[in-house]
Amino acid sequence: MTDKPAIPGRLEGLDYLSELPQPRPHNHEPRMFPSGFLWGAATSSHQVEGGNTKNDWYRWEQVPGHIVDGSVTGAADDEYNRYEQDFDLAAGFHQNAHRLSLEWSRIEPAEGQWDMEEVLHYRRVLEALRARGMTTMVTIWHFTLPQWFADRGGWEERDAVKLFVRYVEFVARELGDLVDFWNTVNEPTIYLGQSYSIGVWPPGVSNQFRMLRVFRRLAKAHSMAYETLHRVLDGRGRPVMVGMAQNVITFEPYRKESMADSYFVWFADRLFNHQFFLWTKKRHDFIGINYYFHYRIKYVPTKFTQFFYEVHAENRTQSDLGWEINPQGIFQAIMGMARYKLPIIITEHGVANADDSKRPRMIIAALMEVYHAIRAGVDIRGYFHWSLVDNFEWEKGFSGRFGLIAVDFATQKRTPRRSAYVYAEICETNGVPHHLLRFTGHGVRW
Ligand code: IFM
Repeated sequence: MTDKPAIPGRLEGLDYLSELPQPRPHNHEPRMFPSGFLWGAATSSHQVEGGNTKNDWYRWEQVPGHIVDGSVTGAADDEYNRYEQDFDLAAGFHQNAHRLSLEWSRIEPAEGQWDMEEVLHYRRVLEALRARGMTTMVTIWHFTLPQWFADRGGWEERDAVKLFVRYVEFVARELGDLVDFWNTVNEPTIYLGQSYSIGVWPPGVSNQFRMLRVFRRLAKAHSMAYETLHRVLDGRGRPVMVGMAQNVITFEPYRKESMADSYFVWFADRLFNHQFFLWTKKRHDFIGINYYFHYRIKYVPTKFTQFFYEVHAENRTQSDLGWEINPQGIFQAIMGMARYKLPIIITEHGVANADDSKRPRMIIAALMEVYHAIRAGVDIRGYFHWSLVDNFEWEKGFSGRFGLIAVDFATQKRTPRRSAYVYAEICETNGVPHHLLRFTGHGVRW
């Protein structure tokens, strides 16, 4: 780093005058990532484990109409029993890290009662990753609430944070020696939208005031979990890395000439992407970015319940779920979060694409953007693809196929998709090999 003065007007937090992190590569060399970069895939407990009957999603799924394709999680990927097989696949595909979540309702099935068998299960799971030389990232809360906690009012209950922190302290003591990176909570803004605004996830509420209350609670829950993890685990001779996974949405005005659209881009960016961090300042050791969404925003004064805007994706390449595919946007997402001057980890990025026609190109395109962000000086430590295996996509059921590895849920047969091999080559190289760029074009775009 140098003492050269900052260039006025450049993005805050990025030192563009520093030497680039690596020499400019020859055209035919791979686009190399920093050594020690984490290459992995991510899952969450309820989406893959199977047999989760003690959380609020189990009850929610039983009600006809709640899950679009009529499915229930049931055995899901049977990951609870097949984790070794799937970790073998991940390691065989040269992944050196893995992100998973703990199922709170297994560990604390009734208020204040800890199930030590389940703790042992998660110890075995994490040890299985260690045995394969993989770095572990654990999410403490990924959308599902124990039924007893939901029955008390979920995050709206006055003691919610206290109860969550008690669980955090318990898992820190029991599993802390096996965890390299912690995510306290996953995608709070998505949870708020789905559970308290649109109401398609439990508890099925559509109320902006209640949503705001839960938003503040989740920020508090994160801050207190951060402090608890450090209190319990600091001083044990290993760095304690605590963050959360934020669903970062990139926005642009639908009508470029419209001031109202542009204002809503600013507003939406602040609300969705940054508000949580403003409430939890100094309580992050890294920033986790989950990137899926690029929204072209149109201001519509009559849409009160949708905060006065519409999202447009017409004439854009879309996933099987109708989400716009915009891998270039990950650069904007990273630069927006670089202002916090903390290491960044891409904690999720993926696409629902059953026939795998779009996923390989999307991975290469996004990773080239990550590469460029690193060369622009951002400290990015890893990339976790969502997901390792097809799984239960919440209210969409099993129809959203996000896996590098396809799963036949009737037989539990795993079949790696072409994208699994493409990603494996990138993981093995620790960079994007030139022949992949030749195949997609150097300025990989849609
Ligand atoms: O499946 C979800 C995951 O639970 C959270 N992040 C987005 C994924 C795809 O929608």
